[in-house]
Amino acid sequence: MSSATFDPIIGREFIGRVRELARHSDSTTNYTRTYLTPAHQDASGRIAQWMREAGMAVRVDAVGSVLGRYEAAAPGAKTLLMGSHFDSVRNGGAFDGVLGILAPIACVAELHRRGERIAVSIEIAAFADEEGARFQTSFLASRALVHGSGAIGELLGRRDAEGIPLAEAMRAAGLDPSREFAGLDPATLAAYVEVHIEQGPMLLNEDRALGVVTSIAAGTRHLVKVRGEAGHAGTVPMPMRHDALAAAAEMVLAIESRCSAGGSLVGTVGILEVKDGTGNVIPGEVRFTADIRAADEETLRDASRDVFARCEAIAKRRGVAIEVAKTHAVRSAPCAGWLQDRIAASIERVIPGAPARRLSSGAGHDAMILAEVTDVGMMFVRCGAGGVSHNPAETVSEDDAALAIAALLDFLRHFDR
Ligand code: HGY
Ligand code: MN
Ligand code: MN
Repeated sequence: MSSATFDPIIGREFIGRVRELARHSDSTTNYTRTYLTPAHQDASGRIAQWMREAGMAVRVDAVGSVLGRYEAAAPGAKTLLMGSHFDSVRNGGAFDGVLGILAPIACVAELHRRGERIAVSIEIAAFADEEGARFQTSFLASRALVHGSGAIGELLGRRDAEGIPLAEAMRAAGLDPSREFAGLDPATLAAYVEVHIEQGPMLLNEDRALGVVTSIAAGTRHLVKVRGEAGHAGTVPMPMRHDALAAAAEMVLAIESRCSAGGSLVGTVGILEVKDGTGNVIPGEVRFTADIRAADEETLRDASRDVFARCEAIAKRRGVAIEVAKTHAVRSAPCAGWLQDRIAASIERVIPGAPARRLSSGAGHDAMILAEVTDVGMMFVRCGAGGVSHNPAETVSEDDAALAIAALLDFLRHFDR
């Protein structure tokens, strides 16, 4: 990387901001920042301040996303929307989402410092809820920005682990859940570009700092409820049991085996809860989540069909009832060829010597929602620590952060659409 052009000071400053933002956490022992908590609201205020310091006009939208705007050189220009999310998973990594907010802010700050304006207006969206970890509301914020209040109405009744409805949490955060608003006008957009950590080991294994995303995998998430019969752990003979947890455990393994068919197909049970779980009681009711993804819709559809057919068969054999509810679905999203080429060209100008690596994304991103109305592009940044993410070990180096900012700044300066 000796011929790469980047400013290490920018990288150090950037990592400092990521670490500072990560201190706004719901937990005192790890980094967890879920939608509309006090830590989330503090982080929102800090991001808004950095946007203002970068010369941006800032507003907060109806669901709490923070949007900064930096006008084009000439009036009437289209808007290049960039951004990512500032909520996190539980005990997550500090770079997931945040990198895609702070990197464009660093670019605009540099343009502002030099008094530079580019051919398009720049808008940076810090999406308030993408992971959906608190209310199971994946992509809530980008869906709201793109499609308006109609896209989130049916989510308002969802409750968090304390039983607080989303609408109440919004009111407590100073938002109005009854407010009706339209989605953005796609005609005003030139494109959407998101910078994100790769959340995998490809760039790391090939010793590359940056990469270009070609497409983003489709995904569904279901909530499965299993109802058996609670009973005394000491008196009910094994053959007479309708143990909801044993049934769920067999279903979890069925999901794992069906989704191990190869290719891009993956299946994960991330949450499994036993209702009124007690050591000496046969579980009567269990619920678990099933997250299934694949690069293409057909593989995903076939796998989902098979998985839930197997769960039904297990339930029948064990004499338990099963309810399957889809809580989230997102179509696979292609990244526009022209944006891939421009991002690749910027990477190759900043890191000369080899064609930029193009790769698909198994992780979901707000870009999938923006892809429903405009062309999208994504730039990946090398994920350290073996490529791990959704894990506190997640990390990005100062130099890779500096390279990402340099490449994004080059992309902006060459963006004339
Ligand atoms: O689940 C995902 O792929 C993303 O982290 N929301
Ligand atoms: Mn994530
Ligand atoms: Mn993310």
